[in-house]
This record gives sequence, C-alpha cells and structure tokens, in this order.
Amino acid sequence: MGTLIAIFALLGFVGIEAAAINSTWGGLYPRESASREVKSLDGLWNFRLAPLQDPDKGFREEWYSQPLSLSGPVISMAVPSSYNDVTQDKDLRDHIGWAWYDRTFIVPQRWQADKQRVVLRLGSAHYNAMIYLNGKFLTAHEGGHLPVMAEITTGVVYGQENLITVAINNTLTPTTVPQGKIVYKNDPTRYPDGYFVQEYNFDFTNYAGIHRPVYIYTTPRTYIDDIVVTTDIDGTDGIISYNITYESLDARKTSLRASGCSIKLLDKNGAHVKSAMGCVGSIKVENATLWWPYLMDENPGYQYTMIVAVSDEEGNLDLYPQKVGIRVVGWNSTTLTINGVPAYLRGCGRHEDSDIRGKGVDYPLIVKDFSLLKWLGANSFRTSHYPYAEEIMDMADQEGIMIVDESPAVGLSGFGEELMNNHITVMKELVRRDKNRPSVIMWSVGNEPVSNQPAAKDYFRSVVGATREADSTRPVTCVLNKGALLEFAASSLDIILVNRYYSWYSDTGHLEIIEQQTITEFTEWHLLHNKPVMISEYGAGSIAGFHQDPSFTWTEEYQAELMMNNFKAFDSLRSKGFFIGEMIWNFADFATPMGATRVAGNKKGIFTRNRQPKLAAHFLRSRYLSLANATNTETISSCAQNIRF
Ligand code: GCB
Repeated sequence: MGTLIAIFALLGFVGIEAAAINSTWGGLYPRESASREVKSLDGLWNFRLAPLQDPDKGFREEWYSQPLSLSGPVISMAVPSSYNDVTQDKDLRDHIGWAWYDRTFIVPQRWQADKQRVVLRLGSAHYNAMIYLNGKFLTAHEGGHLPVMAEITTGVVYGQENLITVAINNTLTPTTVPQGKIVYKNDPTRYPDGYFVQEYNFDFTNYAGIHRPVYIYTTPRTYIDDIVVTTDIDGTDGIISYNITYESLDARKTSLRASGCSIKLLDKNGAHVKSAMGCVGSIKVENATLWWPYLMDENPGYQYTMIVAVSDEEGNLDLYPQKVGIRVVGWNSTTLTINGVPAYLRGCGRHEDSDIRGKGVDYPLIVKDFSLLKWLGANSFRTSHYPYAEEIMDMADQEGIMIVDESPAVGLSGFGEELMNNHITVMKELVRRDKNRPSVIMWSVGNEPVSNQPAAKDYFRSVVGATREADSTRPVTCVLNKGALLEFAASSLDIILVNRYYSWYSDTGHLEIIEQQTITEFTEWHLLHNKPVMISEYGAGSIAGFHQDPSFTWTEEYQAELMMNNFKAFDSLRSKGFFIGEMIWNFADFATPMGATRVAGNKKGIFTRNRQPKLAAHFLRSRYLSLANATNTETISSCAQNIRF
C-alpha cells in the first residue's frame, strides 16, 4: 500500500483529472493559411526538476503560479529536445518523476482586435503532461508521442507577456501505454531510505521532455475542426471523398449553412484542378496522378492540396491547406496492394533517436534519415515503437515512403480493462492524427505483447476492433514474437508481422540454421491464419569497426552474413506468394539504458548512431535496389539504376 501511495505521489496526481479535458487532441496540424497565423514557442525554456524524493514539491509550492526561476534555481532547456542528454548532469539524465518547464511569450494585440480564436499545441510532451497558463491549470495529457492541444483565446493577455508552464512526468505504470513499474528497494541494509528504480519491458531509453514543436496559432471564431479524406480509383480517375467538420466559439453560429464549406483542389504545382461545395462530398479527378511509393513509380509521393474553406454567417472564411495523396491500400489472405499492384515492403525498424537531442525533433536529422532511406532503396519503415513526429510523417508522405504506423504499446502484458481503455484511447488519437496520410498503409496496435497469455485474445479483439472502427481503409496489425502455436493476438489481425532473431538470440553463431528456421516459421504463421505475413525485425548487433574473418558475433561481417542468410529465406518465402515484406532491425544504433547486455546502446543499426554506414548497409542497399528492379516495371528499373552507388 505504501508503495502505491508513493507511485501516485511520483505521478503527482494532485486532484486534477487528466482525462476528459479535451476531445480534439491530434487534430489538424498547425499550418499557416490566409486565415491562420502560426507562432512558434520553440527555443530555450527555463527548466528544473522536482526532487526525486519529494515529487509533489512543485505542485505543493505552486511553481506554476509565477516564473519558475522564482521557485529555485533553473537552467536553460532546449525545446524541442529530450532533457536527458543535453547537460553533464547524471541526475538529469537518469531522472524519474516530474520535470518543470516555463517560458513567456507575447500574444499580438492584433489577434484580439481581429477577434481570432487562439490555440496552443505541443507536438508531444513525454509522458504525462500538466499545462498551466498564466498560473492557472489549462489542460493535461497522458501519453507521449501524440499532440496536446488547448484553446487559449480567453486565457491569454493580448499585447503583453504570458507565462506557460509545463510539468511532465516520465513515470510508467502497469496501466500506462507502454507499461512500466516503479520498484522500491526496501532493504535498508542495502539501499538508502526511499530508493526506487523504474523498470519497463523494452530496451530503448525512455527519453523525456518536450519532444516536438510548440505552437500557438489562430483561427477565425468559426473554424475548421477536422477534415477526413479517403481516396479511391476509378479507371484513370481519382475520387477524393471528404468530410469537413467545423465548430464555432459563438453559440449563435454553431449551425452554419450546409453550403458553408467549399474546396479548391490544386495540383502539386499549385495549379487549380477542380472546385467543390459542401462539407461532405467527393471530387472526381480526371486522369489523376496517383500517390505511389518510392521506386514503384517515377513520380513517387505525389500529393494534391485541398484548400478547404468554411465560412460563417457573416462570410468570414477559415482556410486550411490539406494535402491529399490519391491511393488505395488493399489486402487479402496473401497480398498487400497499393493501387491494385502487389507491394513488397523493403524497409527498416527505426527509432526517433540521436545524440544530445534524444527523441527531440531535429530537421537536419529528418533530411539525413530520408536521404539514407532512399540511398538504401527502402520503400517503407515502421514507426517502432510509438507514433513519430508529424514533421517526419510529412516527409514520408512527400517522398513516397510507406509507413506501418505503430502505437506506443510495446511489450504489454496483463491485459486488464484499464490498460485496454487507455490503449484504445491512444489508437483513436493516433488515427485522428494520421488518418489523412497517404504514407500510412497499416496501423500497428503494438509491438511484442506477451500474447501467449490467454487474456490477450479478448484484449486484442477489442483494441483491433476499435482501430478498425476508427479507420476501415487500412489493415491492422500487431507485431508479434511469441511462437505461432501458442499465441492469442494473431487471429484478430489483418496482416501478421513477426520479429525473429535466429542465430542471434537463439542458436547464436549458427548462421547456417537461419534459412531453414525462417522458412518453417513464416510458412507456419500463414498456414495457421491464412493471412499475409512479413518479418518486421531480424538482425544482429555489430560494433562499427569490429572486423573478423571468418565472421564472429558483434563484427560487421557477422551482421552482414546474418542478413544474407535471411535473404535466402525471404526469397524462398516470396516465391510461395504470402510473404509481403522484410524490415531489418535497426536502421541506426540507438540509446538504451545502462545494462550488461547492451554495449553503450543497441548496436543492431546498419548505420551508426551518427548515420554512417556499416558493412551491412551496403549489402542491404544492393538487395533493396535489385528487389526494386525485380518487382517493378521497365521504367521503374531505370530510375533505380540511376541511383549512385
Ligand atoms: C525486439 C524488440 C526491439 C529490440 C530488439 C533487440 O524484439 O522489438 O525493440 O530492440 O528486439 O535488439 O533486442
């Protein structure tokens, strides 16, 4: 009992219900338009930690009621960034519990004169966030990796300084997604009083901080709240179906005329294609240019822009530019198709991870990573093991990189009702955020649940069902790692993804068994469930610069050879007609907590953490480019050949 109270104290649930604050999280990304202005709050914020042994101190002393610097010593903290690795302070790197940020900002007087609605949006604050504006509680959000939004029209002071305070808590518990637990070491002969550690069932560092950009932005008082777009293909024509929802700050304007919405469709160069009226409807695009994955067409990632307009009774317009890629995802018991053409996924598992910034959004890194993906000839990646930044997803849409969009549900077990409800909430927020993205071709409800527990059956039926209800246009998967014969999640899925580390975690060193075991395993999954299957993780750790011939574990040669043996199995499985893809683990080396089994991080990257290729990257590139050639048409093969080695 004492432990439970201590965990709640650590989470700092100080009488404020985090849930039920807002229903529009994950809505439209803040974009400028003729009616919307966006102001960034990124930069250096003030920062301090709550003491480890007194997590509630900041709430008790109301640190949010005045500038944080008046509560005690503060340091400068970069936003967006994880806070863990930016200083020399070990206590900051390893902190568990509340961390406090604040800064001031000016809201232009003109926004008030123009009667604008003002919204605050954080791309993500990991894990649990409490937000205060000018000393008053504004909103709260549980879960990192997804946006936090609140309307602040009446909460701000115009033309003067406003104070925003964000308290975030990285503590994971048995009902958070992902789960974790705080373990108290109660033996006074071995540990100091109150000593505790955070445990969790995944290997990457649980980086914390305001990880993604923070914006305030305006809309008119009657505004576009959401846009849902689905697309279809009819011969050479594309069909864009849309549903625009709007809201108004002024009660008397809540019911707009049905003709209050209009759409202007522009092509990639901004030329007008078509116009349409009405908040719900469809547009037929004659001879449409379709959205295709990279190396599946000479013009991948093609997107139109819908300029959506909603007018109020007085004729004031809200405008929002919504990109649209016209494409259809299809699937049956053996195949995944894009625009009716079978697609084979050549990709990587990844992490949002780099030195100094941890999981903080970093534009140079985004450009570099997509450059490397294209250099590799990859056409896809999985957002292992949580939703990635919208700035990354924008690039995937634009470059034609297919995404398996994964929730933060990594390593779940127990499968109780509270966990399930939280998981379903996360899936709904994820679908709400990413539903219009052409790059997203599959939802993954999680990675490696302990799905040999019988309770997993009903649990996954519910979570997958809720995801399908939120979006029926994409297949739903969950990444599995239990044996096919004693497993309870697969029956609920549309496509089966499995992680397997033959000759690394089992039969270590025996590269010769990979082909046989992989073929046996994946054939079994297909025969049992009659669904398409793919390998979502395989690989070996290698320390860049370690070489040995004949190959030896941890050398670059072993990693490359392990891959080559897997390729033999994949080719044989492909010829059987149900194997739809392969993703190496991992794109790049990444940070893990300290431990006896990870050598200063997880070294399964085919690139180092600072994105330089290991031997394996060259072999993978050669395979992916030849797969692109083999699976595509003449014209496409010439675009693959144009790529410089
Ligand atoms: C897995 C996990 C991944 C780990 C990887 C490994 O199965 O899905 O998160 O990093 O194994 O390297 O052990």
